[in-house]
Amino acid sequence: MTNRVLHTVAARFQLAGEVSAVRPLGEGFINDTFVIETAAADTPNYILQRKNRHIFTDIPAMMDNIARVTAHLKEKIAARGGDPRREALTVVPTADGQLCHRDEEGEYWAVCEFIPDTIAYQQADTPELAFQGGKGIGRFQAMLADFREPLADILPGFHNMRYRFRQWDETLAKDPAGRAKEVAEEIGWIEARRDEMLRFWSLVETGVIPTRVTHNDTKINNILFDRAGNVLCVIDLDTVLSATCLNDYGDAMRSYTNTGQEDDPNLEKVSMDIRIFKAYTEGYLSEAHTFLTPAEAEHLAFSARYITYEQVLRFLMDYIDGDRYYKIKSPDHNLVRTRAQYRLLQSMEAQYGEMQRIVKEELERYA
Ligand code: ADP
Ligand code: GN1
Ligand code: MG
Repeated sequence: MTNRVLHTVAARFQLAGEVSAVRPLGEGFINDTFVIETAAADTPNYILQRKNRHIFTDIPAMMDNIARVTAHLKEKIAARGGDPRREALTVVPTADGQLCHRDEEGEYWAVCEFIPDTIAYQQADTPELAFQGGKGIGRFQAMLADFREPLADILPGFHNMRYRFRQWDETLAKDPAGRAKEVAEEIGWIEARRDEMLRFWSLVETGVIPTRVTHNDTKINNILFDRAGNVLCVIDLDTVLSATCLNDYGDAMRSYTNTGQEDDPNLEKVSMDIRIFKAYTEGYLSEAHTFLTPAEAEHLAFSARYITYEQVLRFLMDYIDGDRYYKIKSPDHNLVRTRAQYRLLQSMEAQYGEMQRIVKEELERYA
């Protein structure tokens, strides 16, 4: 993307101040993210994103979800004396009042305010950080517990295992890149757990586990912390959907507790750190105890296995599919990710009894 293109796109939005630079930011697997810097010290900077239109098929509807959810959050934050511009994302409209801009090539762009003096961590290095992250997601869900407007389902079947197995079975049947044979062992990991995962999912399908407004991508780098280490703002709201809040807890556990990297080639480094599990659970329940139903509470520990398993499936499925979904940095990147996430899943399975015990003990504080 040339600088000229980026400046032309930036000029379509209602920005305060004069644009001095547009720089790439971060390493997201899905969107392309940039910072728009403005010249004067008293004008804000912005985040510009080219949204992935192959994944998000209705980007205006996605932006509408984000605008409505952030408006609700801002009301709640203001009511308790917080700073709505630092504690919730602020979407910036285009000059003609749209929430996103569609360029001549059909690409969609969106802008939000850059929140200064914040840190996005790639790893939860300490229990304190994990506690804060858990509190942040718990608070996010608690503030949205009374959000009653319908949200567009912009990613049908996102954490839905029945849907994932439909995709999986189709991908394996087609075997588009001719790779299925070489990953027979990895395919076996998925198949061995199919029934158990579908049993859990059927509780969501039958309504035993309720549906709420959830984030659905609660990796630690999707939360901004302030310089003192307190959780400030939940970001990357593209995946906000009506779903089970267990997705958010489970996905956070998948990302926070990993002692290695998501794509660690050295499997020795990968395991679940139970101290981080405990700290996140404490932080999460300090807020979520106000709304969780018994069925949700009972499945918190399992949701960590569920989402980690789903991620193994998604990385492996993308590898078999010829790497069409996730951005990759090497030809076997999705396979490396698959193996690293599987190692994490095994570590969770080995520590499952302890995970359940910790959740139960933390819940008893609020009984
Ligand atoms: P992606 O979909 O590529 O993961 P994100 O929306 O998570 O994109 O943004 C990528 C990174 O950019 C974040 O991890 C964070 O470091 C930074 N970032 C995003 N939005 C903001 C913001 N409003 N203020 C400050 N930093 C931000
Ligand atoms: C993607 O956008 P990003 O990088 O935060 C993905 C998540 C995966 C994650 C794995 C829309 O998240 O579901 O868990 O990568 N987002 C989408 O790191 O598929
Ligand atoms: Mg992100």
